[in-house]
Amino acid sequence: MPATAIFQFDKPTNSVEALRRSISNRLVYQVGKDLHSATQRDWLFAVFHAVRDRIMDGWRESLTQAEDQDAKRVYYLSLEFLTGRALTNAMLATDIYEPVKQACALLGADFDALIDLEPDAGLGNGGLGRLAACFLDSMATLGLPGMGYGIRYEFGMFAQRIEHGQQVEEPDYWLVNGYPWEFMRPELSYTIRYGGRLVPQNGQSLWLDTEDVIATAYDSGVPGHQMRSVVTMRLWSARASGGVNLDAFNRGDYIQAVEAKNQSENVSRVLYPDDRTEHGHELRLRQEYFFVSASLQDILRRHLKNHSGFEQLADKVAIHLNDTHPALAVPELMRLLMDEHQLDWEAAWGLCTRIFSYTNHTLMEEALETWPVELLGRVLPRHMGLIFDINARFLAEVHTRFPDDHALLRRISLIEERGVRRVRMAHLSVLSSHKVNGVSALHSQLMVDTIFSDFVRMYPERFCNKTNGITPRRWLSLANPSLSTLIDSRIGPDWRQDLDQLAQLRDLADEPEFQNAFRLAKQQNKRRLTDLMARCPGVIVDPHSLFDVQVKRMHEYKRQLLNVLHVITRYHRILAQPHANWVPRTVIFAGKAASAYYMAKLVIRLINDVARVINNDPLIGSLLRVVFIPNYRVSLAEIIIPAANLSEQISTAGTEASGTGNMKFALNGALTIGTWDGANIEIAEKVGPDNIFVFGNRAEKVAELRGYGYLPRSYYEGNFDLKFAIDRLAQGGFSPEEPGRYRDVVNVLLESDYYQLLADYGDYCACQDKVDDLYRRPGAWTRSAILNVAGMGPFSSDRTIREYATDIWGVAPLR
Ligand code: 4GP
Repeated sequence: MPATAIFQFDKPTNSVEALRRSISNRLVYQVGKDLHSATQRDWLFAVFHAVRDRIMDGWRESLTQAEDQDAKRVYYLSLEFLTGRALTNAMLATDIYEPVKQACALLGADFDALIDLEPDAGLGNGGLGRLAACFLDSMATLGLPGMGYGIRYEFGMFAQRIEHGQQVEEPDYWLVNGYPWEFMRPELSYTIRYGGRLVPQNGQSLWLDTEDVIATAYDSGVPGHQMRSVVTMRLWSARASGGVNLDAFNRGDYIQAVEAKNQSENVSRVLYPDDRTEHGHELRLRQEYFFVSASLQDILRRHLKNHSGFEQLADKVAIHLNDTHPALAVPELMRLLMDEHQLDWEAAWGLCTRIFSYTNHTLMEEALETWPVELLGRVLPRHMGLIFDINARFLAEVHTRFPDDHALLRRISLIEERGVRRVRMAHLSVLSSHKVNGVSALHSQLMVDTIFSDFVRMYPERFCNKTNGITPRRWLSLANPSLSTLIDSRIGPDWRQDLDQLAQLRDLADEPEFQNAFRLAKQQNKRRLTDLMARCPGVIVDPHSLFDVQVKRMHEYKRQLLNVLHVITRYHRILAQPHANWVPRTVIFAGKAASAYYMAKLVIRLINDVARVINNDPLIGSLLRVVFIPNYRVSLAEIIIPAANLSEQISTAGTEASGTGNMKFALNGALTIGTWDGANIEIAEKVGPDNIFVFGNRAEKVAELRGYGYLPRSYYEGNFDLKFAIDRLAQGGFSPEEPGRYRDVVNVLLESDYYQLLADYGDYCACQDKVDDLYRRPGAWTRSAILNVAGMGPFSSDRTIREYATDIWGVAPLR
């Protein structure tokens, strides 16, 4: 009998009974426990395995179909995937949430508690990493043949604790108990080389005497909605190539014997909490190369399995660079094609420029990645040589087209020659990509007007916009069951894969019954968050107060400090007129600051100091509460965002490339108070100008003020409330035990105020008054909130990914 006939397995089914049996089996045979000995974690693992079983058939099918159809695939290279938890999302995608819950109940397992035990996969810092996670979800939902490639960091984003008001970072050893969602694929291991020397031979470069590290694949499945398909997220883990030092081992020096091994395995140890102010160092460079080299070797291996050469490579493969972090993929692909597969320069370069595309996520000068030529040359000598070659040919082309413009050559070169010579990774990415996109209309426009204007002269057709999006599965269906159920009851469940259907809610915006139900759903979410805040950080708030929320990474450009200034002003106004008609507010913050970012950390401390003073002031009562919720992460966002009434998106215009938190809040029925920045602008267009609170200077005005000399003191002198708030800070009003604690904050505001908080303060406070006015009218507020939800169709990451697939990657859904 042929093996195919003998090899049989039982496809799992999804009834409560079947799930009960699966979970029991998994508990006994995989976890090695039984009903009497199982801990909560054991139950979690048993459920995990039972659920994972149920995506396997779909996963295998997706892979087989892509192969059978010889489909063009997209490979999304990203140093960050901020996926959060996998289990609930998978249960919803496979439609087994309720059956699993019932099966757990039958078994006496505490479903809610075990769900809550799952660690977040925090393999990213913020927006960029979360976007990558939403994109995989959308690729799977659309049935696109694609894959995500990244690093399996042992330590993800640090965990944040607040001690005496200050941030303390703790390692996030998320894998400590094992991670039952992933599969190790030891057969998919590649050698990654560093250092060594180059030896010219027959017109070629031999790269010899390298230090090698092995990259091994770990695969997780990302199931699309209703299992349309399952996308693979392949993360690389480092293993020493040489094992232990046997000499040292035989001498009995065990520590030294494993030292080199530990060193090389460091490359996948820890995610850099890099927030644009800190530059990574050599290890970060090694990480970037580690994952692009492994991914490219894997991509070429897959291609060669079904093709005899590389003629069709660009018709079968699209590689997307999520920011410049994977830009070393360009010289690496050149190296692999030329040195290992003997293609000539023109053929190899021709393929590169058809295969790569690149997304820019920031315009900030200090965030544009560059690497010292010396460092790159030492760690990756062959690649440095290739970059010089690419640059020489490029500059020759520039010179031919613009022979008299010498300044242009200097500006556009891949190498920054001023000071320490550095490689400009953004230039390398633009030059090698056939498409370059920004992430919102405004950002894409500013991108071509500023940082890439020289490249636009050379290659105008390359630049485009792809406004970000978010997955409605996680950010509404999973995070907000109350609202989801209500929406289902009125327009059916299909909005999950066709978010434009939410537009039907417009007709319900004035219907009192729907308004009531909508408010009730919000109220349930607010109670959920109220309970959470009572547990940690231990602040009791009024769930009927207006929940005013700013959650995101702590950064000066995001201007959490502007929010604090408003809080201080509000506090003083309430003290001055305690019996006025105040709308009770709870102002909620959460977010992490990069560990070396002094100002961002000081703002966290300030928020906690302000919270302590206000929350303990008996004259304030429940009219104002301030809460900093520690350890912001995906699973916490899933609880905070659905509970918000007001979403703070108050970056200096022109600085927030897009924002995606803004979309999550609006989708959950919060109204935005925001600047004319990033995707706020497009949100305003879709929800209607009457349903969003916009304030502050526009990007042109910000640039103009910067241009002719911005004077923060003039605003300080000219606004009584502002002066009062800043003076209180300066006098130690919120830190009586150490009056000078916020001297640096005050100095920054009064002496430079690069992000122009003071210029926008007056308008911001006035806008906050309008927020109160509307909130006093529950019918009008709720109507606006409903219209926000109704307008969010275009912000589904399904729309974004569809645009990438057609306009950039040229990939089509699997049949
Ligand atoms: C972020 C941008 O700051 C944010 O505006 C955008 O929405 C997000 O990327 C996704 O495009 N950038 C980062 C980063 O997270 O690390 O540069």
